[in-house]
Amino acid sequence: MARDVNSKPLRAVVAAVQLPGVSDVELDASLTELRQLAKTLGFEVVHRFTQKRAGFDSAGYFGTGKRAELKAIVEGGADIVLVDHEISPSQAHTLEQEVGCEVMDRTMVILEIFHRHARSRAARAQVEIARLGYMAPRMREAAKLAGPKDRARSGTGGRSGGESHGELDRRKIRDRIAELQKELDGMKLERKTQRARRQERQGLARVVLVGYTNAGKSTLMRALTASDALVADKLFATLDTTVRALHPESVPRVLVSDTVGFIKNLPHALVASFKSTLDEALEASLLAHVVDASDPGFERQLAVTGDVLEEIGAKDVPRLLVFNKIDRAGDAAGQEALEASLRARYPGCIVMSARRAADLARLSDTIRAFFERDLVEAELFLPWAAQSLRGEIFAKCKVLAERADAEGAFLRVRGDPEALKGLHERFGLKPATTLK
Ligand SMILES: Nc1nc2c(ncn2[C@@H]2O[C@H](COP(=O)(O)OP(=O)(O)O)[C@@H](O)[C@H]2O)c(=O)[nH]1
Ligand SMILES: [Mg+2]
Repeated sequence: MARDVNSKPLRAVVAAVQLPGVSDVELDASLTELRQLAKTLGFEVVHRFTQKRAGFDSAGYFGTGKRAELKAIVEGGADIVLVDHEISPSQAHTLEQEVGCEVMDRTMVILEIFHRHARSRAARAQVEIARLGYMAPRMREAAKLAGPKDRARSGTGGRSGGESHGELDRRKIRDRIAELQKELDGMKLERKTQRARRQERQGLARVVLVGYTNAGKSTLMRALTASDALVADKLFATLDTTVRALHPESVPRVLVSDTVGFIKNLPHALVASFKSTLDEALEASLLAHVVDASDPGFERQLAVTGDVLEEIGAKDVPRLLVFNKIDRAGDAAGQEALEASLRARYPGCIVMSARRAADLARLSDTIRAFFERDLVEAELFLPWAAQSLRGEIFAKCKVLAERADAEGAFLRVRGDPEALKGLHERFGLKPATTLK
């Protein structure tokens, strides 16, 4: 799936069997989510394909006639089929053969997204464990498909006890999972170091967007930062590629980052790795929790997000609740009523639409105000010998006034108390005065 960013996006078909107990609304919600996940991977979704069936076809997921229909669609212009269920390797194999292009199931799509978003060592290990767990039974089946040929080959090889390729690979997978698990257990001890690192980053203004897939996180991220340029800051080079500065730039600079969205239909085996990809939420100074207000199930999603954030230890990170997509919540009167009720129930929340410029400006102002709320003024003395520190001071504080004498410069600044304290401590810059 590694692709040149400059190449044309792969054209994808999202496809599902609609089982008897599944309503049209449920099917629609799940396929909308799959479509969104596909976009996250950079696919262009060109077609939606469904079949009502009493069960999955054991040979090829869709029935024979439907597979032929899908083949015609693929020939008409698609590169990959995304199936909205977890299917077996033999089903995937049959589909690929008959339809004539690559097939990915829902679990694999999600694993690929997590893989791309896992940045911390713990998150990478956790995602790798899930990926191997997904592969292990598939290798067993692949070995079965390969059958006697595989066994015959292994008989002449140097392997002990006539192990087949499949068995050997499975053992390797088990060993690797055990190794990763041990690594993970070891990392629990590093929590303290993480906490220290978090403290070091305090004073750096970071907004992290969290919430369900399709709530509008990436849209808001783009609107708030109004730029495709990544923040090329050394401090953040090790973090993700989706960190950008709030635009127009503020002082102190506010950085905005996006996270993997919560997924409604998340296979149970992937829960732990999903949580691990969220660990950057712990480094946020402010969590912007984005909710799709037009989704009838938003209250449940709100509760689930809250629980998970608490579980990963982000309970105490200040939170801004953003109800987005209000423009989709019925007619004008309906929208007004919903907005009023949300404001009453969730004090301090923002109700908005990413489609309205005025709403976007209000969100941006609210974020800026959050970071300015606790700023204090101070005067820093910068000796002439230490002028190389000017850049850092200007990056972290707003310089209100400057005067100089024979020894150096006095800078009257406004900034985050933690950042100012850090400047004092690290460079021995004495605050001449700390004003309120
Ligand atoms: N009508 C409407 N659509 C929106 C709004 N915000 C985002 N969208 C659309 O919702 C879809 C999902 O948005 P996206 O930002 O990718 O969601 P994410 O999964 O949370 O990152 C996209 O098609 C957006 O254009 C909004 O306020 N109103
Ligand atoms: Mg997104």
